[in-house]
Amino acid sequence: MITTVTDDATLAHDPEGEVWVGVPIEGTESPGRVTVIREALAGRPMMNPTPHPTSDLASVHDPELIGFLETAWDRWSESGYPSDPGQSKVVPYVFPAVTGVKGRRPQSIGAVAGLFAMDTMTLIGQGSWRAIKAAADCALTAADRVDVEPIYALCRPPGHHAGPAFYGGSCYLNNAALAAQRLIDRGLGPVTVIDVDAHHGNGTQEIFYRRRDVRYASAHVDPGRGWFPHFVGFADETGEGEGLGANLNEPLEPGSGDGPWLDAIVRLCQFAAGSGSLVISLGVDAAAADPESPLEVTSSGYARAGRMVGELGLPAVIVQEGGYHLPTLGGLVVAFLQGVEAGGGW
Ligand code: SP5
Ligand code: ZN
Repeated sequence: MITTVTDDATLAHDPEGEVWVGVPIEGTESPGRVTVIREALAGRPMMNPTPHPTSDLASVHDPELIGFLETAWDRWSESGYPSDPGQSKVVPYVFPAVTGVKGRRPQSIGAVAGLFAMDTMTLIGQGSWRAIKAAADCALTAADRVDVEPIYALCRPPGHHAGPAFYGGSCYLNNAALAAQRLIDRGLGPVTVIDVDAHHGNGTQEIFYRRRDVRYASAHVDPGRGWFPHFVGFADETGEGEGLGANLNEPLEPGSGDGPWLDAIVRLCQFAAGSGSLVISLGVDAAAADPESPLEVTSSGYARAGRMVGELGLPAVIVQEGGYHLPTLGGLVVAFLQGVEAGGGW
């Protein structure tokens, strides 16, 4: 049976909403996600992560991003913004759209945030860093330990939109990329990251785009049809330089349902042939009831996708990404994990 790596500290991040098109809205990436997933996993083996040195995070991230995330809320708080103008979360208000300004360090934390943030939806509060670090520890611990049988890292906040030096899409550090790099360091390469989250993992793609030891393969709602992350995730993005041919995007039409989604998952699994190990970015927000995507995948679709992954028979670190419909979230995760177990005979 697949073991879960989980930590209470992942509940400490509470964005209490997001700023979307300038408007504070409720938001869907809440601590309750961890609670309902754990409830659904009851009776299964669970363990806490081992704390890793912060320097381990620099295996895939710019130390400037790590330092920013670690200190941003304290700086925000010291700047007085929680009382004037009354914003308790770190939210950028300017975004340097021109490359080459990275060397400049603005005074105001609201401007510094714009150096690293790709959107206004990804808020940083008092407990955020503790959860961000704990999520990374879950992914690293899972990658340290994985052997023949797959292992599941219940990461929160999610990670696949976070790049080498940027955060966004409710993601801060790229848990899946940290796991993939750790598998490479353990000699378990080449690694294929199979991303089944409803959204394209632009951060993971960016981190490995010029490498061939870590392949990236994703099925997601077509960003060209108006869906996040909008600017990345198209089929003609196939990698660069050494990484040419090591990136596969399978954009799907809104409303496509199980058939086309599972056909795409078959191609992602074929793309993983010859790998030494896998990282699965397990977003379950492609499901029909999910508020953040229109893909209309069923729970049995997730079970069948899991089975295909299990049939690959490779060491696999399964990393939690999105999935926002609390009443069905836990069942979807378990459906996928049971599928993996059935496919691999674990
Ligand atoms: C990890 C992950 O799944 N991130 C997804 C981020 C996508 N967020 C896009 C949010 C767009 C605004 N949603 C507002 C919904 C209002 N009904
Ligand atoms: Zn998603």
